[in-house]
Amino acid sequence: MAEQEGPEFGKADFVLLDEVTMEHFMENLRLRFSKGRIYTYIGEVVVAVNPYRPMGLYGPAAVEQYRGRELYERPPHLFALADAAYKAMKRRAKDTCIVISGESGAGKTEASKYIMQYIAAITNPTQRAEVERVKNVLLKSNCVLEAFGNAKTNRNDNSSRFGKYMDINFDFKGDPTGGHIHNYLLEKSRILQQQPGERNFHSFYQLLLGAPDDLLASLPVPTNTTPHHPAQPSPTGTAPVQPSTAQYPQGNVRFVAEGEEAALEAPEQLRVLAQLTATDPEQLRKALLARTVATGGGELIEKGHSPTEAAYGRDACAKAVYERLFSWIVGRINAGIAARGYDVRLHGKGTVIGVLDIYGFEIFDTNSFEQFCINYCNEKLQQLFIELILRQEQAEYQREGIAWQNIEYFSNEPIVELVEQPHRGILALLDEACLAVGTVTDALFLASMDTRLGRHPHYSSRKLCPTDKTMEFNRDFRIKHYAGDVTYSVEGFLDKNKDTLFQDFKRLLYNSADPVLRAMWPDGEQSITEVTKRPLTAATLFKNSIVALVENLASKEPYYVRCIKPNDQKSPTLFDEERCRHQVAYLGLLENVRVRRAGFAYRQPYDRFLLRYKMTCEYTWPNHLMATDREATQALLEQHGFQDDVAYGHSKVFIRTPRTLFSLEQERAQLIPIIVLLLQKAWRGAL
Ligand code: AD9
Ligand code: MG
Repeated sequence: MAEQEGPEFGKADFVLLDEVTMEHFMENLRLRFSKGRIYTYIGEVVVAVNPYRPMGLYGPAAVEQYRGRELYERPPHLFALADAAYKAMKRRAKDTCIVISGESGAGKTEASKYIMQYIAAITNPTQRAEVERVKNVLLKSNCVLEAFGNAKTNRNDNSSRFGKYMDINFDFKGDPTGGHIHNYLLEKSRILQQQPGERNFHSFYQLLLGAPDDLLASLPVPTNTTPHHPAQPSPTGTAPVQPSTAQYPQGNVRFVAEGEEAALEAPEQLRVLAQLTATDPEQLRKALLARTVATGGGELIEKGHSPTEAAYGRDACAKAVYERLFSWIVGRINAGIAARGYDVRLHGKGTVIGVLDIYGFEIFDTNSFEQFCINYCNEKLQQLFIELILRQEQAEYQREGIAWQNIEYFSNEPIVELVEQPHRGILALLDEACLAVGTVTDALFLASMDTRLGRHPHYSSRKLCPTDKTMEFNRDFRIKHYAGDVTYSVEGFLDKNKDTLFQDFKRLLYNSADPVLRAMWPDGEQSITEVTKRPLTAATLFKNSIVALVENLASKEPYYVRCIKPNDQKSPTLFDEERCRHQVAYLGLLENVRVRRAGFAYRQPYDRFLLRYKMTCEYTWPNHLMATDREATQALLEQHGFQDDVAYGHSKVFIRTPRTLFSLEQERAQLIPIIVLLLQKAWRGAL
C-alpha cells in the first residue's frame, strides 16, 4: 500500500480493484495516467505507461525516497522495483533479473536506464575507486551502444535495433564489481535500406553532424548530406540532414555487366573503398568481382560474379562490417567492465542482477525476417513471464507452507511451437529451404509452409485464405501472435537466413592494415579449403541465443516491468483507449491480477506487518509481549475478526482480500493523528 497517494489517484495496485474486469482495469490506468501517475503495481510487477514528457521523477530526492524501502511503502516506481531486486540480491544472496517488456516505443530502454541509474546511485557508499570506475563504464556505455544500435523507426524515434541483456556483478558488500553485456541480433539490413519515414543508425548522422572538421575532411563524404552507403534517400521528418543525392560521392561501389560477368562501374570507387578499409586495391577488386572456390580435386579457382552476385556480395560485406563493428564495440565495453581483481576466495561467490532491454513486439506496413525474429523473441519472453509468475507464486506458497490451487492461464505455447518446433516449425522449414540443393526461392519456402503448417490455427496465407486481400499470393504469410496478427513478406527470408559472406571478403579484411578491422575478422585467416562446415543460419543462431537467454533468466529471481504505449502519436496527453486495452489484454495483465488475488493479494513479513499496524490492537501497542511476531500478528487479526481471511506462513502473513488490508489501513489512518497528539503531549510533559 503506497503512502502519499490519496484516492483521487486511483488504486496504486491493480490488486486492489473492486472487481477484476477490463473496464475497472482501464479506468484505473486512465485515471492514473491523467494524473501523472505513470506507475502502478500488480503485486510486485510494475506496469508503466510511457508519459512522453519529462516527469521529474528520477532525481536524487526520489532515490532517497526509495532507498531501502519496501515496495508498498511509497508510491509505485521503477526505483522501488530496482530496490526490491537489489535487496533480494544483497540480503538473500539471490541472483535476480529485471525483465522489461512491452511493444516498440513503450519505454523499455528509458526504464532500463533509470534502473541502472538507481542501482548506481545507491551503491558504493565508501566511494571505492574501482567500483566507481565500473559504474561509470556501465552507465556511459549506453550512449555508445545507442549511437550504433538505435535508429528512428516509424514506431519510435530512438528504437533499439538490437537486444541487450546486461549482467551486473556485485561483491558481498553489494557493490558492483563488473558486468557483461550480451547483444542480440542487430538489424544490420538497416544500413542498406529503411522503410519510408525511417532512418539509418544514429551513428551515421552523428558522424556527419558532430565529427570535427578535419576528420570529416579526411573522409570521402560530402558535408551537408546524408550518410552514404544506404542507397535510399533519407527520410524527412526529424532527420536533421536532408538528402542531396547530387552530392553523393563516387564511394558506393556499383557494377556493370561485361558479358556474363560483373565489372566495376568506375575504378575510382575502388580507390576510395580501398582507402577506407585499408586494403590492397587489387585484392579488393578480386573480392568484389569473384570468389575463390575449391574444385573437386582440391584445386583453387576464381569464379567470376554476375552483376547480381557482385551486388549481393558487396551488400553482405557492408552489413557484416557494421555488425562486427557493433560486436567489437560491445567486446571493448565488456573488457572495460570485466570483474577485475575479484577473488572468489576472498570476496565470496558474488551475485548478479541482470537487466533485459530487448526490442519490443513490432508490426510495420511491411514485416520481414527481422520482425519475424523480434516477434518470436517476444513470444519467448511472454512464455517465460507466464511460467515465472505462476511458478514464483506457487513456490512462495510452498515455501511458506500454505495450500494453493493452480490457476488457468492463456498460454502462447502453440505459437512458440509453430515457430521453433524441431523438423516441423517455421524455423526448421526455413533452414531446410536454405540447405536444399538447387534453386529454392522465397516463394517455394512459402509453399512448403503452406503445405506443412496449413492447418495450424496460428498460421495462414493468401493461398489458404484466398479471399483475404490484405495478403499477397506467393509472398505473404500471417502469424496470429499473442500480441496481434502480423503479415510477413517472405521476400529476402532465404538470403537473410543464409547470411552468406564470401570467404574472400573475410580474408581481405583480415589482411587490412587497419588494426580494428583486422581484429574483427579472426575467421579471415582460414583458407577456402578449411571452410568446409556449413555455418549455422542466422535464424538458428538467433534461436539458440534466445533459448540460452531464457534459460539464464529462468535461473534467476525475476522482477518485471510491463511497459504500455499510450498512443501512436507520441502525445503526453492522449490515452488511446483501444490501443491500451489491446496491450493490457495481450500482456496478460488481467490474468496477472487474478493470479495475484486468487491466492492472497497481500503478504508481508510479520515484523513489517506489526510495525505498520500494531497501533490498531491493544495487545500489540506499543509493543507486544508474545513469544513470536507471528503470534502477535495472529492476535491482532483475530481481534479485528479477520481470522478467516488470512493464512500464516513460516515468515509472512498472507491476506486474501484487499478489503482486510483496507480496513487496517483506514483504522491506522484514523489513529495516527491521535497518536501524534498523545506523543506531543507526552513530550511537552517531559519538557
Ligand atoms: V523499442 O522496442 O527499442 O523501439 P522502447 O525501448 O520500449 O522501444 P523507449 O524507451 O525508447 O521505447 O521510449 C520511447 C520514447 O518514449 C523515448 O525516447 C522517450 O521520448 C519517451 N519515454 C519513454 N519512457 C519515458 C519516461 N519514463 N519519461 C519520459 C519517456 N519519456
Ligand atoms: Mg528500446
